[in-house]
Amino acid sequence: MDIRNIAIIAHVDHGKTTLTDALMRQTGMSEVGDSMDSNALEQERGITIYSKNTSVYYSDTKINIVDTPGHADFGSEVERVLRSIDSVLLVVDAQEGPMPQTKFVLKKSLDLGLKPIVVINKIDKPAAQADIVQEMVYELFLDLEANDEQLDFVTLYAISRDGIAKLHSDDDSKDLTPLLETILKEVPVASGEELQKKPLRMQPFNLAYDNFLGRLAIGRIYEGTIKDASRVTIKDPDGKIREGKISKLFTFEGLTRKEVSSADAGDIVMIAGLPDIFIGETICENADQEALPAINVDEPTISLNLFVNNSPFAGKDGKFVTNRQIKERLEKELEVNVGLKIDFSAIEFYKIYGRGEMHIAILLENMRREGYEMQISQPHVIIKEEDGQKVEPFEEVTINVPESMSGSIIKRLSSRRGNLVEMTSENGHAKIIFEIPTRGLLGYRNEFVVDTKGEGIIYSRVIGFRPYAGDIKKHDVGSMISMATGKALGFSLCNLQNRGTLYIGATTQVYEGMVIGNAAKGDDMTVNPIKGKQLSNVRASGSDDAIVLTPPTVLTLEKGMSVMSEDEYLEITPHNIRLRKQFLTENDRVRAGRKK
Ligand SMILES: Nc1nc2c(ncn2[C@@H]2O[C@H](COP(=O)(O)OP(=O)(O)OP(=O)(O)O)[C@@H](O)[C@H]2O)c(=O)[nH]1
Ligand SMILES: [Mg+2]
Repeated sequence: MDIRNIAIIAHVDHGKTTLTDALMRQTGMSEVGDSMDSNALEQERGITIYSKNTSVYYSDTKINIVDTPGHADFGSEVERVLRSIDSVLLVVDAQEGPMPQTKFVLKKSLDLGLKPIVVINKIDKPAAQADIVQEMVYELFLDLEANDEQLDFVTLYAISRDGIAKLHSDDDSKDLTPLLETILKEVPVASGEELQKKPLRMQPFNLAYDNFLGRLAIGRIYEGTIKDASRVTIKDPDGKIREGKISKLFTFEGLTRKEVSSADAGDIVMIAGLPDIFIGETICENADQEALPAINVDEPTISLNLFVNNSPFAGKDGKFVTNRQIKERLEKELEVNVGLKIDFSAIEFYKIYGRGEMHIAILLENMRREGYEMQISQPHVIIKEEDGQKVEPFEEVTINVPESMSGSIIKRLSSRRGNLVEMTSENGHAKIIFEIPTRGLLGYRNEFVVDTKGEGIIYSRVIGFRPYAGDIKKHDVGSMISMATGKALGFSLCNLQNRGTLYIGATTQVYEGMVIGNAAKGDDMTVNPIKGKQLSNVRASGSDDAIVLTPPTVLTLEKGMSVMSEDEYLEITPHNIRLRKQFLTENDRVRAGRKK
């Protein structure tokens, strides 16, 4: 059977997973309601976090499909996947048109010599402008210096949600047949007798983990045949050689994996039995075979310290709270989380390195759901030395706001060492592109939402390490710190809410040193949130009994990570996210301040 290998790529939310799901459903590989976004966090957030494989059968052909995440924090996953497939479906929202991540993934694809198939999706939207978007996509291909063959791309128009694709916007189509036919016509055949005759060469582009089988590698067989229970040689990109034995072999089918005894050149498979296998290594038959070109794994850009929860409320709702339990969980994470690095060498904490706030937040969120308690320090950008020069990660930020707001946004980003790269205006909306140190962007998203009253869109992605940009002054709010332990009362919160934004509501249990809100004035302030109303014998009037509290800004993990200061910890438990000072008593804080 012929094999074709494709990936589905796009900006976040443009409909990749919806399209993949529809392809599986229409080829009979899955049921109505099944989705590739199978992970609980993915379903809750409505985004894809992990790239995933499936395959479908159409017209005597097996089509391996990799659904990729569109969020920029997971962009490096996409890059790895692109190395191992032969064409991409570039999905573009018919209303929004090409967005920053569209450009990024298209550029990567074109650079690798792939010829994309363009799918203009969501043509059912009332504000869809399929033909204009098609033009914009063509312009983008030109801008990115696509070659003549790539420029000759096929465009389809789709309503992925209804499982419809067509070659012309006015065609009458009821399903995805036109897309499947295009895939067969356009995507090079990956399999072939010649390739199959050669000795085995396979390369993993993704990792997975199974409690019984251990580390799993997902990769493409470029040449030869891989057999269950066979001995293999593994070559790392430096040419070092080791031996291993395949203990199980799977192919993908719809949402499930199917155990097989062998698989041939062109296919994408998952293998077990190689506990130390890594992305980009070559699995081959003999030591004298040439290794395949390495696959690059992007460097982490931010780090934070993670350690046991030692707050006064520690152990109240977690199942796993000890250092050892946390360490074991982190070690397990390293089996699959390719962009993540962890330094276990310090005794008091583990240093976690990731590709962005969201990348680390997803790990922490998964852990707390599994029953872990922990604390983290403020996330920091990774600053390195390159050729004797201090360098730090930079991001390209694309912002879309009503024109009236553009002035204040530009001012804000400039004060955070951002450089304006481009600004265009259309229909009263400004599109602003900045290049800014990641450091300047940490914590900015929250401010942005407030500044633009929720009317703006902000999107950023790492563009690499550049010379250190100098000091950045941030944090024009202080923290409101509880001086007491007990239950917060509406009476005192009612007074405090005039002095900043509260993170807690009435009846929340607080402890001394816990941060219960921010202080608008700018400096930290110590307050007593548990103080009740003085009871007196004389009742003045009934009116002052009515307490009206503004709903608090409840801290989520990501919000906590972005508002926390240097001298604070974020306490993470299955049911609570609390912000606290490292030093809980005012005395200790003063003493620590003096020492500095
Ligand atoms: N109107 C309309 N909505 C669609 C269509 N296709 C997808 N959507 C909606 O768009 C949203 C995002 O779809 P997803 O398939 O999750 O997008 P994605 O590209 O996989 O997103 P990420 O993986 O997070 O990057 C969902 O709410 C879909 O229901 C379509 O053809 N028309
Ligand atoms: Mg998705």
